[in-house]
Amino acid sequence: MPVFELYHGEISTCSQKVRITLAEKGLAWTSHHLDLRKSEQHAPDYLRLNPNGVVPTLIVDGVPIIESSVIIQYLDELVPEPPLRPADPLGRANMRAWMKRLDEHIHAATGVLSSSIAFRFEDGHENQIKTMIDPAKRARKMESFQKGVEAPLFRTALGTYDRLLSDMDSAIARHGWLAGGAYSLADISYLPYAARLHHLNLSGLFAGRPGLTDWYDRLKVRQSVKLAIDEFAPRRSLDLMADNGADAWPRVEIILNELRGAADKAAS
Ligand SMILES: N[C@@H](CCC(=O)N[C@@H](CS)C(=O)NCC(=O)O)C(=O)O
Repeated sequence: MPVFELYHGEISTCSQKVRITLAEKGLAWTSHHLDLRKSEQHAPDYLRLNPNGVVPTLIVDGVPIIESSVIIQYLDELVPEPPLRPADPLGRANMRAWMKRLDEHIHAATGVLSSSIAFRFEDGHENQIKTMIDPAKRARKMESFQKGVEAPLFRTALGTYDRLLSDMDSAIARHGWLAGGAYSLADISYLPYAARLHHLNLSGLFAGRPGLTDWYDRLKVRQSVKLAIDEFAPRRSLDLMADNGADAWPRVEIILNELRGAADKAAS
């Protein structure tokens, strides 16, 4: 078996995906924890491993692999047991479509929700933007930090999430898991994002979505999830998200109802 080293962040959702997969496969790894609040992911030595200046990066026998979705698919191919992808090609296509949606839309929306509700209240948050590599991400952060839940981007991100959660609820009600009848990398990919909603006290988004709620309850008790999410999450980050999330929820609920009202009107 190769030697694995992981550069990761304690509450980074993409790092959580990789840590869950490593735990599901029973793989040992050496930890290089980067403090994202101190912009350690933008240091020149790290940029040589991951030119995007983000976590995670998995080092396999000295060779870096970047992009969390690529990393978890690599791990599943390298260590086939237990399988974390559907056996049939159609199921695998479905799994990859879920993962693509996460990479293209949901990950950015999560950043907007988290920064607008909680991270704008963290000490030194402005410093994190200065060295950020991706200009689009830098602009999103700036708007979230300045305007919080009143940012136009926040409204869009909340709508993106509301549609996602409806789709997840329907898919799970149909097959039990996101990509079909078995637990897969699609479930592993979305679990950290669902956990983030709970950490931000946005559990109200799960209301009236029994399939989604049941899926989350089944997943959060897995040993891999406890190891990968719960054991790495520092109290100060959990408190920052929970306290500011509780304060924000009444306003978030109003925006959500406005968005749902507008969607109903457009559909009628
Ligand atoms: N598409 C990348 C996204 C990585 C990413 O955005 N990582 C975040 C943490 S979840 C990060 O490092 N943010 C700090 C920064 O952008 O400076 C992946 O899936 O690996």
